[in-house]
Amino acid sequence: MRSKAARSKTAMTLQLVALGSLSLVFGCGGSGDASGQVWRIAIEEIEGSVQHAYATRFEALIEERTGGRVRVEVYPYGSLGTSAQLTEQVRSGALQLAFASPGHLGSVIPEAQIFSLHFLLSDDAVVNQRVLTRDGAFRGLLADAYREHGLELVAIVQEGWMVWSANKALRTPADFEGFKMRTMVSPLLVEAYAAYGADPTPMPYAEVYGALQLGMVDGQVNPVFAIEEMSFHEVQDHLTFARHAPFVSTLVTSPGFVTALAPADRAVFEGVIGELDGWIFETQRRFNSERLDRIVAEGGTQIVELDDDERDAFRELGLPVRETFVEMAGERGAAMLEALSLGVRRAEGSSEPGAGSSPEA
Ligand code: 6CS
Repeated sequence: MRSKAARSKTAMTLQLVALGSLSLVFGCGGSGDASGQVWRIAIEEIEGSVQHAYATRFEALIEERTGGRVRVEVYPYGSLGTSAQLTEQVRSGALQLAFASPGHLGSVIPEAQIFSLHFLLSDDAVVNQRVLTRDGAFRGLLADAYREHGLELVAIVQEGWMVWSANKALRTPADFEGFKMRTMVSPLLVEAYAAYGADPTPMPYAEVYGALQLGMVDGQVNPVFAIEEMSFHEVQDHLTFARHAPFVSTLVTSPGFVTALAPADRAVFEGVIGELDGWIFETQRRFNSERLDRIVAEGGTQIVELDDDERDAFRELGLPVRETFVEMAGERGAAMLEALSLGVRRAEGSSEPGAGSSPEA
């Protein structure tokens, strides 16, 4: 368990996040003065997170490669509001860039909920990385859906396997009976956990620690790095690895942001985004692995890894949720499902080496 100092730091962080006020007043998109442009990027996670690593690396590379013509400002979670509020600020052009996790985007862009389906992607994170960053057919469909809702998709970022935290092992669907599972707010996530017999409870990220502590929910699901930095393991004593889905986020820009850039700035922007795909994949693997070690070293947390038979029981119950996804996301959703499944099968069959399937890989 953590020291009192660490706990009060957590409490302060969460208080800040919960306040989540729109306390900063912005000028117009891509704003700047005679000395250059300012690009503002907001993240849905706190300092030290995967998204923070991405944003600060983006900041360093952009500022270096534009020779100071562009200044990047990074806004961690809590400074500008909830995920839904960040998305609105990008759509309106108040922010140039933000992370927008599909787990929170579902009621705006139903197609984004494809990442809420369980056991759809490969068990191999490297295969998933190849498909999510290189499959043009799938990406094109997703980008069209985003564009129709005023967002430009620029990157798809895996942040590690989703892990179930609880005060018991979650080995079988029976363990989910009546279990109050906190989910992100996309409607399909509710269906995904209801299919296991759980009682899903959607809420914003900032409210999760308090909800766990007060027993308003029994558990939650997130990658290990997030569980550690948000201190969820302080109020939960089991982590169950089912490898049912990676946490996938997306980086978006405001409409017209990229096309309005001068050719030299656009080339730098696109080069940096391309380069960060591989960098963030390796970084999140390191974060998840190191933080799992930290949780284990702190003591008091049981690590449970489901075997193939146990995973199959969940996989089976989750299959009808794919039909619900198509009902919500329509023809384009169906085409995305087909493209993604095909992309995964092809990538699994290719000869490029995979990552194996260790809990934190
Ligand atoms: O659970 C959530 O709501 C959040 N989880 C992560 C790892 N990132 C952002 C998201 O809002």
